[in-house]
Amino acid sequence: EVWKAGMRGVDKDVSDITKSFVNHAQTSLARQAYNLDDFGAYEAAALAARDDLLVNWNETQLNYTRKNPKRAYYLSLEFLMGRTLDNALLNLGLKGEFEEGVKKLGFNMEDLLEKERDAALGNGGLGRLAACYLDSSASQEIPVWGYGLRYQYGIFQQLISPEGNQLEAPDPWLEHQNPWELPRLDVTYEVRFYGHAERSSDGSGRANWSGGQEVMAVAYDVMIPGYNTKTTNNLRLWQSKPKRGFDLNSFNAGNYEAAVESSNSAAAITSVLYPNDHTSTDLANEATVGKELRLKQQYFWTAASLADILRRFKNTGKPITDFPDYAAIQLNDTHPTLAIPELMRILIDEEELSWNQAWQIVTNTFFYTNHTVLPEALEKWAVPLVEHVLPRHLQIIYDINMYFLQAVEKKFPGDRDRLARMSLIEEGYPKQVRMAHLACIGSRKVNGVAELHSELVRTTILKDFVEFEGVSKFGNVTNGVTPRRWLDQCNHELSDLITKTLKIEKKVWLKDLAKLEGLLAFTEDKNFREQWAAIKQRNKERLARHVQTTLGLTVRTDAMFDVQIKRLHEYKRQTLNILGVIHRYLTLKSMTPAERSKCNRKVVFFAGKAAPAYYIAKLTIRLIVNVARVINADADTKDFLQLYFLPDYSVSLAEVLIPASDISQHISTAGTEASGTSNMKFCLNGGLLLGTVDGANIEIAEEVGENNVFFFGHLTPAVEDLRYQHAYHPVPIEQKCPALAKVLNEVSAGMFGDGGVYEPLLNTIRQGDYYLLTDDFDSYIAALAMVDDAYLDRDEWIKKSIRTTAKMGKFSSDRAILEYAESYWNLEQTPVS
Ligand code: 26Q
Repeated sequence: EVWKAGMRGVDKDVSDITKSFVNHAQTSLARQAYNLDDFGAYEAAALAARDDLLVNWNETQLNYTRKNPKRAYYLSLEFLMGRTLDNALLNLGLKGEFEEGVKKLGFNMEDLLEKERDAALGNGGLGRLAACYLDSSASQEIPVWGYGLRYQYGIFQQLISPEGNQLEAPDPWLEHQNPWELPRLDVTYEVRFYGHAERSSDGSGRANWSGGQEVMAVAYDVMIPGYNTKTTNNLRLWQSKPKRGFDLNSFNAGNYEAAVESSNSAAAITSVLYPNDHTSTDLANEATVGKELRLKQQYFWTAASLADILRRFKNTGKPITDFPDYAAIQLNDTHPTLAIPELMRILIDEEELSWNQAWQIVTNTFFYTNHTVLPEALEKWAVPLVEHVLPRHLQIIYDINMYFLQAVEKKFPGDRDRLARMSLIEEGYPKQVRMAHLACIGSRKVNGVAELHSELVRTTILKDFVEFEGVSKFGNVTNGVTPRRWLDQCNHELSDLITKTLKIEKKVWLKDLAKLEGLLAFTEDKNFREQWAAIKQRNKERLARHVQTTLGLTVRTDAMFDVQIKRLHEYKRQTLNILGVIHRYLTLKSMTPAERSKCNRKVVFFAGKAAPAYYIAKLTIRLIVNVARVINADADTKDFLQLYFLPDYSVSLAEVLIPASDISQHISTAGTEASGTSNMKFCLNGGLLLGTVDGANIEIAEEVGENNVFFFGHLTPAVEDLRYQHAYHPVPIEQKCPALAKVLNEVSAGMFGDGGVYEPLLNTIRQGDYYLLTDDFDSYIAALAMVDDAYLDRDEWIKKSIRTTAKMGKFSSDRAILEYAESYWNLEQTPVS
């Protein structure tokens, strides 16, 4: 009880909570506590929890202001937070008290939690990683602030049409009041777009940027509580608003539409999250306005964030040259790269530093995390667009490039190809700014997100930069996930069993996840194994109930649950999975009932969204949905194989799916998935992994042991050769992979409805096969067979499951964030004193 009193401003018992709940119902919500529905009760509970967060948040910020430690700023266009109430209560140590309190008032906590909408301000892995890192920063008492955008609409809601097509609907998540944020209507900055940049003639290198559009950025602060600590960090999200309400001249002339036009264009900047991941090729095809708005989002957010960071620094009274000693800025992918020329602009044009002084500060402040090596996904911006929207920044980018290329020329005289490869500007019509090059040369350190990926960064996309700057600038920080949300919250029973078994307090091992290794001693304990298996079974039943209530479908729970949940993308190869399912179906169909009865029963789950303009990804969804329709209705096979596409994948849905999985699939073409993070979540929850030798799968296998994972497929070094063979020595698919050819032919022939519909998808495999399905299909089917065999020995399977969880300590985001803090940012833990 002492630690609880210590971590909250005020200690609370159940009666304090019910009082606060009733009080909020009456005064904040203007409703009667006895007359609340579940949603109202959720709101009242959230407001009660918020009061405690606020006390801690204030103390934390005051403590930082007093001690003035170096801080890190995590700039991310995406924070995929999911729900907050359960996490806030867990971290505050008030879960039990709240459960009891709402029960006394006639409510069920689980039902209330379900009423909260996800904050879905992200696409997938990159956005969820940012959310895990905030949780770990606060939990480890590291002074980190997040900076992002307060989108009015998060990632679109996914609907599935009767034909099986993905439809997109808006996600107006702010429809109801959001108890987790504090509007800071007094914290505002002006951000300029367009206008003219006039270089001064005094030789100082300075310029005057004026005119154009000015937009206001308004701060909204989201409280980020740490687990079992008072530390409550901040996530600052910017919302755009017009500088002036509307244009009075037009208004007075009676032209009301023109009067509000510019204010509408200001509000548009933070209206919607871009739903594309890994698809800048899609962006290149987008209408110019679409691209321009994304560029404006990026600049709006980086300019407001930098102004805020600089203002905080200046309040300390330190000289500007000390800035890198007090601020480290982590760039989450290239999306915030404009912060580099923006800081140069401020230091040169406003602080009147020399170019060299400014560049010194910049290159000691920024750190860049790369999340992809797919060439088509590297961010580039058309020079004419940048010139139009940000004329001064284009000048600065050209100046950076000039000094940079001079230095390269000096080190590698006469190597013109190298200069062209390394230039910040890619030649072409139009010319384009290569954001990864700019992020790299403007940063102190560059890192990838898993060992293999970081090595690929060093040897492929940034090879020239390693040769120029030296390898020590290019590191690795393997991703991690927060065990609070991804074990304790989503799988409470397993967490309790672990606590009971290890005889270590939960508040200790949840922050020191290597302690899980103690579970190894219990793999031979039959009673423990039975409890472990029983929890997995109840998690499957929970998922089945969820599917029953949300979709009205009956899932059998006496089967292996096989799950692939992630954004739809050709490189992630959901297509390989669904073709494998069809292969299994054809095999089952060809069997006698007696043969079939010996087979492993299996339920296959898919979930994931496709970028709205990604035609092939959408066609893959359509195929999955229609295969499911046929398979689930087939009386011969339906006891042995069921298939579900669960619509509208989200953080909350993941929290139900992951604990229920026996096996999950992470089957990207080798060398394409930078890390993956759901692989870590599944394994942490005792699900086994079926995957390729890619991303963090490799490090998971290193930890849990190769005999506890199922690997298949070609390795990264083979990929280039195989693609070359596809291009220059193609072998007909019937010859190369007859099993796959048969599956494709059945689809074409209409086994799952109009076969013609799927031809564009099937042709990506028949011709070119860039992601190597024809090369990996046979070994994939063999790996699936090994999974079936292993599952038939249930006792051995459970042992594998326990060993897997036991060895997942490395993949806590606490470990990852401490690596950033120690090796990159040079930050110290700063507990609230
Ligand atoms: C870029 C330009 C314009 C519009 C959108 C974008 C954009 C948005 C989101 C590009 C990429 C993303 C998201 C990328 C992402 O989620 N990458 C994943 O990051 C994870 C965390 O490091 C890794 O585990 C995954 O392997 C990686 O795919």
